[in-house]
Amino acid sequence: MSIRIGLIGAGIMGADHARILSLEIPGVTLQQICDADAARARSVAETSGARDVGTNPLALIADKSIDAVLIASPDHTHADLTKACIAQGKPVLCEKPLSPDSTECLDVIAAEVKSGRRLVQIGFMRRFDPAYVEMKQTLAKGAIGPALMMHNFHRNVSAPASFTGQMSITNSAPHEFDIARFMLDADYESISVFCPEFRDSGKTGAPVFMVLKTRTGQLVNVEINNNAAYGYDVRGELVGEKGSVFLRSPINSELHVNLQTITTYPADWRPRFAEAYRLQNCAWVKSIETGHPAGASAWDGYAASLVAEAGIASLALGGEVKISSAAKPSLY
Ligand code: ISE
Repeated sequence: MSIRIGLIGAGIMGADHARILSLEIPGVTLQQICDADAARARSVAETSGARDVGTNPLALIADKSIDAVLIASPDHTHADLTKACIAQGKPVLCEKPLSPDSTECLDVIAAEVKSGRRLVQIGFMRRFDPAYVEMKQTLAKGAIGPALMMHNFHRNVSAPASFTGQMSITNSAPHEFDIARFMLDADYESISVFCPEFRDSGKTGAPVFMVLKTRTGQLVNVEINNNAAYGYDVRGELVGEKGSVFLRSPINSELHVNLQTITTYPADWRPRFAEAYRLQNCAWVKSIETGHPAGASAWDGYAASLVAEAGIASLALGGEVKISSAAKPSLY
């Protein structure tokens, strides 16, 4: 039996999810694409072969012909739409962040706990990226000894006009907050945010440099540079007591000309993480079939938002900001 999926949001990620679901995942029917902009919904439905289009996300969630929902609408809509899915008992894959506001994340968690089962997966797709998976396996095998530090670099070509300096922390950095927490299997104790001198004040999304401490004593640093100009570039290195693991980005070919070797960078995250998105969405569909949750939970979404919030406080006030978490419900 095919799982009928409703997709909310037909922007960059919505369109990519529609492509992945329609072309790369067996056992699903793309039932409806919903977007506030009807023309955009129609255009994504045409290219992905979705059966229907709509402009009302709550109607999509309540629609009996839809079994599960993928949310790829703007960040501030995620928590309410996820709660609406829980109220209908429908599995939901919600793009990150679950919410930029940790209190809203706790509301989602309370609703899911009340429902008595895990329905929510958060789109922290890096957990499925083959390079990060190998890094985690290498650590687990003991090849680099106990982990000491994790270095992270996250660079986009240019920030969208709608981006703010805060969004470098609430929209981009949650990927690193989540993957380092997942890698080290440790929660954070504190965060300090620093900003380099940024001369081009006409640009949105100023660069930030963050240092985080985990509760088990490791250090994590994260550079977010959303105006790196040269390409989309994510790097990571996990340093242990006996060695280190460095991520390699997928590169299919090298050009050798004029006494040079040339490799190219993607223009954004979609090519770099294409396999991660495919594997994530596959795991989500499988989890609906089996009833066994996969990937990041609503609790993981909360953990990332909590750090982002502390990061915003550090950006505003300067200095180290401590992170304290609510108690983790047994559902997670
Ligand atoms: C964007 O929202 C994403 O999720 C991308 O994966 C990330 O690289 C980018 O920085 C974010 O703005």
